[in-house]
Parts: sequence; structure tokens; C-alpha cells
Amino acid sequence: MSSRISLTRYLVEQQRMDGHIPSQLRLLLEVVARACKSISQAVNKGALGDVMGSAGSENVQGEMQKKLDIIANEVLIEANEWGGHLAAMASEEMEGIYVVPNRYPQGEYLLLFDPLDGSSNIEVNVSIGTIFSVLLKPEGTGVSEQDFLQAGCKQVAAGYCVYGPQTTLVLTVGDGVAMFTLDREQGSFILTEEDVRIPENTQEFAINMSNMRHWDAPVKRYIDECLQGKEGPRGKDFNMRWIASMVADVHRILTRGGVFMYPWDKREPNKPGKLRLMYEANPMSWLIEQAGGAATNGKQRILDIQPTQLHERVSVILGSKNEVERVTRYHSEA
Ligand code: P6P
Repeated sequence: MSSRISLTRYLVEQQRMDGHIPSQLRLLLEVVARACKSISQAVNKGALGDVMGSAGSENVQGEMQKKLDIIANEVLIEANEWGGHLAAMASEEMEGIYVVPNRYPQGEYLLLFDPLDGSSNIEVNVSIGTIFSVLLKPEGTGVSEQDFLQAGCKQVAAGYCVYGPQTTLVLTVGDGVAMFTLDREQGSFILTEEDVRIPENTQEFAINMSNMRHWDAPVKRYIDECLQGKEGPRGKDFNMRWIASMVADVHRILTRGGVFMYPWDKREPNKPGKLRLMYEANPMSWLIEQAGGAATNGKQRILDIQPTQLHERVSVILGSKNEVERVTRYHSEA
């Protein structure tokens, strides 16, 4: 039987091999993985636990919070605040940053997360997930929101945990993408994919088609060509998927290729897009690039965007390299 490599062993070997993972970062990633296991347990309870339905509150985005959004956020805060590896945390569910309390030692890392992405899918039992991003705190005493405003290319670790038919943790520290499946009997994440690669071409796109009338011309042009199939300019038929859970759509793309698009549209013209840059687009874009794909906002590489606000939004086009380059080219030609 091929030796089963646990997440802990993988991280220790990565640390030993090329010092890619300082011990404090290894500790942080193991703590985040343990928190995702707890979130997975809560998600899997469903209607059997007191975890379903609305929390009766709104998050900073003005969106109704589900009970599980709050639970997942609290699990991540409580798991990470005492370990001494973090200076502060930021979450989709919290307006401001969460500075590690003085009663605990402060570390050099900043952790950002969407604790439960796709929570509109909870009631219908469709895959949801936790997305996380790790930055180094800039030199200097104390920590402020400004310290978080770093471009995605500064990330030192990024990943997600998808709560689906399997619970799978997907991670990069800048040396490719690895996937770990949760062995519930042992309670440990086991390495099941290493050096994940996305095909450069695809015949599958993911976009919310109900927004078509609101899209900009380059997006309309790209999707129209896909819909024309082999009789059209692309000369091949396309398939469409839209799970309305970014984690699940990105996991499919990391697994078999494809292009995911949540572009700017006319519904809220003052917003650059729906998805958040710091804790959705940046971690997902790094994973995609580390697996040989590409990620732009239609005009520039997402990882090069210099953030100005913690919760700022961005237009997202990511996945198979040649398709992302085509959509981006259509924007530059427009
Ligand atoms: P829509 C989930 O709420 C999310 O932030 C992403 O996970 C997902 O891709 C998108 O929004 C779905 O948005 O407008 O299709 O419901």
C-alpha cells in the first residue's frame, strides 16, 4: 500500500527539504487545517445540529449571515488566536481586523479568510468551503489594517477547504499545489494529489448566465463564441457549470480545467465586481497560477492588484491559461 502521507508529514518534509515553510508558518497551516476539520464537522451535522438557517444579522457586505458563517468564523478565530504565530486576522464576516489579544504572544503572520464561502448553498446541501490567505506582517511595532493591504503576489501561503462529498484541503506555499483528503476515521488530512496541473485549454466555462444582459462587451463576445460551439469561431462545443460556490467551481477547475468568470457588470457599476480581492480572489488566483493557470480582472493579473480597502471587490477571470488570455485579450481589444 503506498505510504499515506499526512498533512503534518508533508509540511515537515517541505520545511526540511527547502526551508519553504518556517516552523511558525507550518504551525499556522496545521492550526488552520484543524479548524477546517471542526468546520467540516459542523457543516456535516446539517439539520441534526443547531447550525442551519439565518443568524439574524448582516455582515460587513450587508449580506444576511447564516449561523454556519458565524460558527466558522468563531472556530477560525479561537483556533488561531493563542498559538503565537499570528499578529492579526481579517475575515469577510468582520468589519475590522482582529488583533491577537495581549494575553497571547503575537507572531509575524497575518491570516485572512472567508470562513464559509458559498453559504447560500448550505440549505440545499451543495458544496461550500473555507478560503484562507497568509501574509507576512510588515516590519514595525503593532499591527493595523494598512498592514493587510498587500498585493496577492506577497502571499506566503494560500488555500481552501471544500466541504463536499469529501472534505479536501488544497494548499500552496509557492511550490505547486497539493490536495489532502480528510480521513474521518483517523481524523487526519492525507495527501491525495501533488503537483496539480490545470490543462491550458478547456471546453468548460463557469459563469452565472442570468447576468448576461448586464455584462460588458468582451465577456458577452467570449460567451457568445462558446455558445456557438463547433459551428462558431471556436470550432468546438463548450459545456457550462455554475455551482454558485467559488470553492467548488475552483476545485473543479484545479481538477479538470475550465474557466471561471465573475466579471464586472452593470447592476452595480461602481463596484469592480462581486468577489472580494483579499480573501477570495487572491488566494484562489495564487492556487490557479501555481497549478499552471492564469487569473486576471480582465485587464491585469489579479495578484498584481494593489489593494486600497480590506473588503474591496474585484472582477475575476481565472482558470485554463489560454482561455483566460483570450478573455483578457478581448478586453484589451474592446
Ligand atoms: P451568484 C458565494 O456567495 C459567492 O461569493 C461565490 O462563492 C460564488 O461564486 C458567487 O458568490 C455566486 O454568486 O450571484 O451566482 O449567486
